[in-house]
Amino acid sequence: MRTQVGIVGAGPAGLLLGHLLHRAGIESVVLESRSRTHVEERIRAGLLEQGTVDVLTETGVGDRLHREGLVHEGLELRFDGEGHRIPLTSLTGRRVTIYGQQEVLKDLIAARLGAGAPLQFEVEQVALHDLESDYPSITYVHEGAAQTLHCDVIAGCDGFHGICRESIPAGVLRAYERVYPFAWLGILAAAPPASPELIYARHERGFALATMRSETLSRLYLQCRPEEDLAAWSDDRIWAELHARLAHRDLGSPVKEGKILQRGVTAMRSFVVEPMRFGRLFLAGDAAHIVPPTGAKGMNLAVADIRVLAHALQAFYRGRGMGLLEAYSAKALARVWKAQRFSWWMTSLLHSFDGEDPFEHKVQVAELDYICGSAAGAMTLAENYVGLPLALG
Ligand code: FAS
Ligand code: PHB
Repeated sequence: MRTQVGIVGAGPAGLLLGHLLHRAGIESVVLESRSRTHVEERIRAGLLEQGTVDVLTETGVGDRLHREGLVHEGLELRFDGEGHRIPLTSLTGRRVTIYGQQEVLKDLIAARLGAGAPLQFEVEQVALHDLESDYPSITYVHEGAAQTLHCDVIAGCDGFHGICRESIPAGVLRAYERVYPFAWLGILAAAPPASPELIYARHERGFALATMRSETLSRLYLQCRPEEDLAAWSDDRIWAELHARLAHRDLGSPVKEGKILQRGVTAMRSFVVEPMRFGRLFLAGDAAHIVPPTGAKGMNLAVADIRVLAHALQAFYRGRGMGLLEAYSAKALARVWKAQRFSWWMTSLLHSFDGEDPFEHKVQVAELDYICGSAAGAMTLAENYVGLPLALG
């Protein structure tokens, strides 16, 4: 088979790239190793930056997002038993929207299949070839048949555990990593949200986050040990810990209990590879970088990479040469590192570290106090949280 852009991975990065290229009249094939059901049911990110909402709206896949998404104009930081609202929209003029990542994927998959554009699930044995030539290819097995896809460009959108980054020869990439000494235990519960807006709580027992998926579905996270055994966490223990960490000194706990529908432990790491390109292979999203979810940047960073890559590919196919493709990695990484810094900062500010010395603890609380008591301090959190402006050109 032949196409212009071979896309490995049908997560937010791969599906959005296929969608943007299709709208620009550029052919692509999206190859996904898991089933459509698995991709559409995997619970992951939940918070969309304004830029993410805008690109989905402007490209015709935002209708359900606008019907079902929950628009937020602020968030609350809670520490020492008190709540402090950060007025995101009055500070920045931008909003954030709660709309599950799996819902975004359902909308993108429906659009792609509706357009009759190639999207193959359950592919196996994916391998990349001739990346340094002008004629790269992807071999794989689909429905038992061996296939070869010849393309001009390959987009590595196969996430942290994919094969694209690993297809780059040793010695080419430089990796930067920080593994945090804790993880998040996350639950999805059939219960109303604890609060109309998100609550990020710093507590001596550990971090907790109250977020949501709808008016009847709440999503809650609590800091736990990296190798936490889920079996050691009964429903009662989870709820008790969430009540303790999210409680307000006067109002008590806002957490509403309900049937726990999903639970899981997410590791926390910061990771970046440079460059995000090798020959005709371009890495995007989690294939190139991972952020701790504290700043709600993971999926939004993937979207930003794709907007830059799609713009560069459109220039290439309109005969304007490889210039923007050559510049892709540096431009994407400039934004990636700002999001890495913010995610590391939010994580360091809100989590308790074993063995943290009393001085560090006091400095952490003083920084939270400053953020909540200073317009400049609140602005530095707000403008990063809603998403920094993205320059495509
Ligand atoms: P993805 O990992 O989403 O997609 C990669 C796709 O490639 C997958 O569908 C995979 O099946 C496929 N693939 C892998 N290998 C392949 C191969 N060899 N061939 C073909 N296909 C292959 N971010 C937040 O902002 N907030 C959160 O709360 C949050 N929670 C998360 C919880 C978990 C458990 C995880 C793992 C991540 C979470 N993230 C969160 C981050 C997450 O949202 C990612 O940033 C986002 O999915 C990145 O999108 P992609 O780069 O498309 O990668
Ligand atoms: C979520 O709703 O899943 C979510 C929101 C904000 C975060 C992390 C996760 O920082």
